[in-house]
Amino acid sequence: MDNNFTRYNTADALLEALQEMGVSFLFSNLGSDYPAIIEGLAKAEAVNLERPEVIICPHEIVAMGAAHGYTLLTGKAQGVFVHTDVGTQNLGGSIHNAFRSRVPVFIFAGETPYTMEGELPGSRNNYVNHLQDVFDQRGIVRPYVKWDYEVRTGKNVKKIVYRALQLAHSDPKGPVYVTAAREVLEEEVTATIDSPKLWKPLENIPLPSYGVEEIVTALAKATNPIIITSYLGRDAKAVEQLVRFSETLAIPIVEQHTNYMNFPGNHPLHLGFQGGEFVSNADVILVIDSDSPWVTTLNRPNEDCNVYYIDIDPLKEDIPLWYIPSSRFFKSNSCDALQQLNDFVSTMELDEEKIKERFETLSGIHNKQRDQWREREQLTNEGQISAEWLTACIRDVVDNETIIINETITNSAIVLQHLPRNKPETMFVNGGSSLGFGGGAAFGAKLAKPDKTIVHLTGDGSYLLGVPSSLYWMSRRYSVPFLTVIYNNQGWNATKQNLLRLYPEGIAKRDDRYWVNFEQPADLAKIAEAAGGVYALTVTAPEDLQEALRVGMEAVKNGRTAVINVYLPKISNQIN
Ligand SMILES: Cc1ncc(C[n+]2csc(CCOP(=O)(O)OP(=O)(O)O)c2C)c(N)n1
Ligand SMILES: [Mg+2]
Repeated sequence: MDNNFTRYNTADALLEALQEMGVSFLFSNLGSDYPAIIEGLAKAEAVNLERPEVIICPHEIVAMGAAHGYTLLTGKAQGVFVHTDVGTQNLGGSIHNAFRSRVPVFIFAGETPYTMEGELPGSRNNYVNHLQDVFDQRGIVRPYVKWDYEVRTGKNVKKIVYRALQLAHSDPKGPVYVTAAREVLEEEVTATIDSPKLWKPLENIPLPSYGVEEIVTALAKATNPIIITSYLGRDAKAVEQLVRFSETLAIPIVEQHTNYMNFPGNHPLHLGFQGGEFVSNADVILVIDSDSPWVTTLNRPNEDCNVYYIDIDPLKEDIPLWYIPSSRFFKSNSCDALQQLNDFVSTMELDEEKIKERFETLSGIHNKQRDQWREREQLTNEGQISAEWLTACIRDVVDNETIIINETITNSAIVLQHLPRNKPETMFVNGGSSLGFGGGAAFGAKLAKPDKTIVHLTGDGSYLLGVPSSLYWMSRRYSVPFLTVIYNNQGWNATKQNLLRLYPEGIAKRDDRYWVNFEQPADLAKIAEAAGGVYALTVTAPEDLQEALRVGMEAVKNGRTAVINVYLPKISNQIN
């Protein structure tokens, strides 16, 4: 044993570098690749050295979801520590989610030992060390990370960590993946004093001045201008800038495939979550931060429309087939760009009469849209709980500060419409498409903001894909309470709806044969109760819903996680 705590190896240096770079948590599922790291953590604790805190995660996708959720609310990348090739593979779609959401994460995995006969400390000592030797471990995740690297020596490991985090935090942000074999982690090295301050993320890129002038002039002259955004709200300050800009020129905002709160839902210029005819009628469209401002087979701008694209990743360089023909593309930070637009427009003479008139017209459309939504907040014709009414009841138990994690899939638009958010950072939707994101993200969000109430809304399929046995175990183990409400339509409605779009009058519809339903229902809330002692509630009758939400929320405010499984109309009656 290192009684004097003098040994300093690659693992110690790696942990030290993560601490220096501001990493607070290591969401971990450790294996036989971790002796040096575990020993390093234990040593640090014994001598009172500050190191990132380990959060034990029984399943890797929850580890990654938690890191993702934490970073959504702090902007700071966290560590996800997994076991060799197998733990890496278990990250599964959660790594796609972080990559597509442009969320920075520092992922570390051991590589199996590369000596077999005790030539070096850390040499193979278990049959699995042979099985976990693969030709390209980093290749497993390469399409989903910004950068990957194998640490080859402890002599430069700190610089590797600094570089990894610098890249992860530089726009477009994203996960990075670092590996090291056990022998490398065991290598003794001389402690070095480095300067993490010299590894800051890339500075923002402003709009060129000709671009500022051209965009503002086009929008000021337009008759039907519109702004579309999906993830501008990742920076709360950008929301203020957008409100100011849209008010100055009376330009409506549509949040399309939104994954943040980008613009106050109750603002008269907010025109909902579907471009639809607003896109086809527009003469100038400004897209700011969106991967999918419209889906061309559903609707598109008219041929004379002038489209400007401002985005941190305007050409979507990691998406093989993608195009939105536009007059100009600007690679720029949306907050800074909007500030530039605001500064420029404040120097212009504007047609105030025309702007005032348009503002009135748009606020009329806004109000009409809201009236139509409100009318749908009723039970179904059969007297069952509708998603609209469920969401309206949730609205009654949350406040302006409550953070909503929305993974309700085919009910997502309903949640956005009926649970308007008016403050930045109070609504998050997965920026990727791998389901099972929401629970881990809710855990991470609460860890990041212990004073906030977190409400996790999920489809029943997404709930199961989020590995509830791991999630709610973690929630109790680390006293991280949140409310989960399951929109339980007893199946994968998205898969059914997509089929119906292609085969509206097909045999599957005629015969109710979809293979997407859970006819044998699992007791979803009880799964969480068994794993983490949550307050488990199931609601089938409408008259029980409001009380269940009230007591569930009360439990959460008193520090206990609650899961409310709400039955909606089922999507299919198929039995086998
Ligand atoms: C990891 C993963 N597996 C499968 C899918 C395919 N998929 C997309 S939507 C969906 C159904 C989701 O069901 P649920 O969460 O209950 O929402 P609903 O569609 O019923 O509203 C499925 C299976 C996916 N996107 N990600
Ligand atoms: Mg469902």
